Amino acid sequence: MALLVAVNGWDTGPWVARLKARFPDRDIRSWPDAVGDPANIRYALAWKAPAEALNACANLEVVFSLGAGVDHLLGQKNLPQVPIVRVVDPDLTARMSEWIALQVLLHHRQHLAYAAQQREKVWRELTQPSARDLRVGILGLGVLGADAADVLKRLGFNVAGWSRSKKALSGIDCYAGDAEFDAFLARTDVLVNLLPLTAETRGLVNRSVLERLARDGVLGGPVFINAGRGGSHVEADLVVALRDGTLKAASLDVFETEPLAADSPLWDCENAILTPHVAADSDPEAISDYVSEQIRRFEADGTLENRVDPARGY
Ligand code: NDP
Ligand code: OXD
Repeated sequence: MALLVAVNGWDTGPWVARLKARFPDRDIRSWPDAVGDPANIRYALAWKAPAEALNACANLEVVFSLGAGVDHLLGQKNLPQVPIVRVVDPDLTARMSEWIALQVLLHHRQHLAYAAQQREKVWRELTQPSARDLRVGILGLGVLGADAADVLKRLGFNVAGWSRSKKALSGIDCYAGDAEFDAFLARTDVLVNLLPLTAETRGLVNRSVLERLARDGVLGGPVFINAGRGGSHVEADLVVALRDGTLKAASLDVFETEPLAADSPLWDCENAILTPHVAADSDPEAISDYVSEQIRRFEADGTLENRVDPARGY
């Protein structure tokens, strides 16, 4: 029985090499050029591959998403009716918390203002608020949101989070559901999105949400940080908010359409920090270990961890 690596936009080579090292006796195939007889394929490791590539494998038993997000799979029609497993891995989680902490610190330590001063050769100290006076609010308190919340808390920030079901996390103010959304926004100076993209979260961060963030915070205006999915914000609203002061600044790693179009007005927003969907890369070494472990477990006792609920969308 073979494993199929079906990735789109990434180099297949490192994945195939890592899997061969972990399963020397198995047939490791790759889509689209080396699929062979699809009937032999038992497991697919997928990133943005079309559903047809997976559907062609009549004896497929499990699809492993090679990222933590699964919108690249669930957003497609006619997926094979087999379990989907997503990545939960300490390497990926640590990378995300690094990126989130970096962005929160850049805004907290007024990096955009100091970079502008440096360009003008200006030596001027700005008043520096304490971390405990900056209220960070995280949308999504799952694997990544909870870890980022913990890291930010340990840096001294005043951290809250919002999720579907109520959480109890030490030192974090936990809000849940529609009923507590407004209260969560009203206490938030820096809004961080780590939600999965689902029917409910699509377009969530729009003009109205940005207007409901706290406006009395120590930075002089709210900041939005998005490393979840670009589909969860309304980009046109972000641009207007960045221009008219509704938002003081933003850090964006994800966009409605990726790559971000060359003519997107976001490129020219001096109060926005943009990165090209690199907040938490899937490392072939770490993620191949994770998938191999899952396959061994599945073959030993039929169980899988971190299964996606297609009805919920994450
Ligand atoms: P999890 O599934 O562990 O957590 C998702 C969180 O979102 C949960 O707390 C969940 O609530 C909450 N949530 C989902 N839907 C809603 C809703 N409608 N209202 C309120 N809360 C909701 O996911 P991860 O933390 O592992 O990953 C989050 C996302 O990060 C991924 O889906 C992906 O899009 C993105 N990502 C981005 C990367 C990048 O490089 N930019 C890299 C990796 C991931 P509850 O706990 O109640 O279920
Ligand atoms: C992921 C991603 O979902 O890289 O892991 O975006």
